[in-house]
Amino acid sequence: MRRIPVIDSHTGGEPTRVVLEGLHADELDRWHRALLCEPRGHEVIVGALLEDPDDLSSTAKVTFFNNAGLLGMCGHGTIGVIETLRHLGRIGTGEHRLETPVGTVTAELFGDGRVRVRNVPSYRKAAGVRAGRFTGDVAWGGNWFFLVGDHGLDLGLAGVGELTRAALEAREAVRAAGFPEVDHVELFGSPHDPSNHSRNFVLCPGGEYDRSPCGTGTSAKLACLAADGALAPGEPWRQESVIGTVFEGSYEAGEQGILPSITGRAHVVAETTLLFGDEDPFRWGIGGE
Ligand code: PYC
Repeated sequence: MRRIPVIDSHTGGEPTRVVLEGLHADELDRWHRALLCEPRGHEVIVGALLEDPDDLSSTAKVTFFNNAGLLGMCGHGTIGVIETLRHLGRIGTGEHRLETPVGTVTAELFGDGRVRVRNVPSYRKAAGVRAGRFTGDVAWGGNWFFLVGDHGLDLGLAGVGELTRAALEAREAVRAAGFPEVDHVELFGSPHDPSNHSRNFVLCPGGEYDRSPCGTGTSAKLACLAADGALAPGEPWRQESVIGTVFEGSYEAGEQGILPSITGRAHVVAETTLLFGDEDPFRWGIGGE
């Protein structure tokens, strides 16, 4: 029987499962579906494995993963990790460094529970890419995104089935157009709340959609806005998700693209120990191994 302690949280509605101990990052290929998917969870959860940092000035090394495999960075997940460490009494307010596979990020925990993530440098790789019936930008925000505004769909919760189908089509098309690295698609539109700047629907690599406005996706969006001269350094950008939750973003100019900051808040919802019995036919999750 393997026992793995986890803490679950959500950030703007998007779940994060922090794996506290009992596993190494090189085991995630085999374990990612067991830890996240049915019958111990569901396909939407993003995992965050904590390990000792390489640099002792960092708080932890974090490897993010989902139902499809490993992720580069994860904005909502970073906010979930910081809230989880605060919940455990391991950190207080102030700045904390987290080592991710794509670079070290800084997260500042405020007294009111909000967390500002200073993400990895982000940039637009290609503008106005024509991909099937879609035109959009390819950008890096810690993961690779295809950002599309001309989809003609309403970005409402009632339409997530159609939005998912359109985003999957856009992903196939942009890969075929010469960008095989793209694994996330962001469809943009007008916000439902006029105090925000934009609403998005974000398709994740495993075919699920992000309930939060997506921290890495918002970083990619900021990189495109900066490249178009549509948002100045320091200017606020309020990004609304398909369920109406909001991340506040802004950026500083960097040497390699922009340096984005994303602010949001997470809430811890469960503390538990997952059990993986040798005789359990779904030890590796449904559809795992
Ligand atoms: O917040 O960066 C993010 C994210 C990526 C995938 C799901 N959420």
